[in-house]
Amino acid sequence: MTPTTPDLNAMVHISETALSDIVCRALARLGLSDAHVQAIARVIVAGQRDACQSHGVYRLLSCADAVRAGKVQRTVEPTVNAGGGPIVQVDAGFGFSPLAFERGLPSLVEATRRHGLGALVVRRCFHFSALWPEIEAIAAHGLAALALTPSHAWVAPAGGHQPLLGTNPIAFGWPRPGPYPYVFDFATSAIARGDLELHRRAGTPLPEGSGVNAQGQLSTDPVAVARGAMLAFGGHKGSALSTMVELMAGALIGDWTSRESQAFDEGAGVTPAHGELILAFDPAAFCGGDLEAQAARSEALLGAITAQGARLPSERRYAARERSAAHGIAVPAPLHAEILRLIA
Ligand code: NDP
Ligand code: PYC
Repeated sequence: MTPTTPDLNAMVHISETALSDIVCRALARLGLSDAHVQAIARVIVAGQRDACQSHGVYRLLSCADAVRAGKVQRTVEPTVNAGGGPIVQVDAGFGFSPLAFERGLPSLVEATRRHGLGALVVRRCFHFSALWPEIEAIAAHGLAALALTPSHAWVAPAGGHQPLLGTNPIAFGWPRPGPYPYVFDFATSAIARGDLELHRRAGTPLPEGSGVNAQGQLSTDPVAVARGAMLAFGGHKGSALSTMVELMAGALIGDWTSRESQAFDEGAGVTPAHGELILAFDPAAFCGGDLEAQAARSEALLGAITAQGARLPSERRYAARERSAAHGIAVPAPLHAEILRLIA
């Protein structure tokens, strides 16, 4: 027989139900409670459905590593403290974050409706996910939202070359008529850590400007950058935004910064542990009366962007979502095989 080279770009197409089933079985084998299994599966299957390779079912591998390192509380039930004011606090008790968000969401929506402005403070969670599923869930209630979270100290501040800041994503959502809100969600590093890991697995170079090696020289080698430091996007501007995330979603809420998360990791190399700050805004309370007129103005603005031939953020994801509904969710074949091994 002639040996064949595996096609690393091959995709397996699988229905959302079948993918959720495999993912849930893999998570359940890690000893996670059913509530955590379901909440995590919802987030990572949604990521894969939307063709977010760095935060789709690939994250199952990070979850497995984190659980095996023995730090994650696998069955903890998050505690929600709503108290009637605008700030809703959720203690995740060192469990994974998706369940903590789901448990806090109804109180956040209620607080935002009551006060016009609401905040969800999640503390002590292991965080591995993209932020847009949370932002979309809030926008589905007709609210605008902003989410921030630190990660691990992987990124050098602009002008420096020692890792200090996290990849610190910022996500924003704006409700629109129809199923799809305006959403952007990006790491404040030039490349997300998840993408660096995917380059490292595939043995492919990073985009120019992603990081420096341990000697502080620019490098496109993912292994060298992992030993050195990643860089913020947009130089001093991304660096300042990243610092804001450390302050607002770390110091302000009394939880760890990326540096402290890294210290807690003690070299285990698992997903970061820290907090998250989510702000929600009720347009009806802010707009000065004529909600319909203000909604029309925002639609005109977004329409003027696409009228130039530019695309809105999340359009790629929404298109992938529709393809997944029509043809099944595309999962890279090697990853699919790896996930099946987790449940074998
Ligand atoms: P990308 O750079 O891939 O995308 C950032 C945003 O810009 C997306 O909303 C994307 O929409 C949009 N976008 C991309 N290209 C264009 C374009 N040409 N025109 C208009 N909009 C565009 O994201 P990142 O790699 O920085 O981050 C990926 C994910 O990683 C995020 O979901 C983030 O939450 C997650 N992350 C999580 C961390 C954590 O600690 N939990 C840490 C860091 C990152 P679209 O998706 O449609 O392309
Ligand atoms: O991609 O940078 C990242 C990341 C960190 C934690 C989860 N994702």
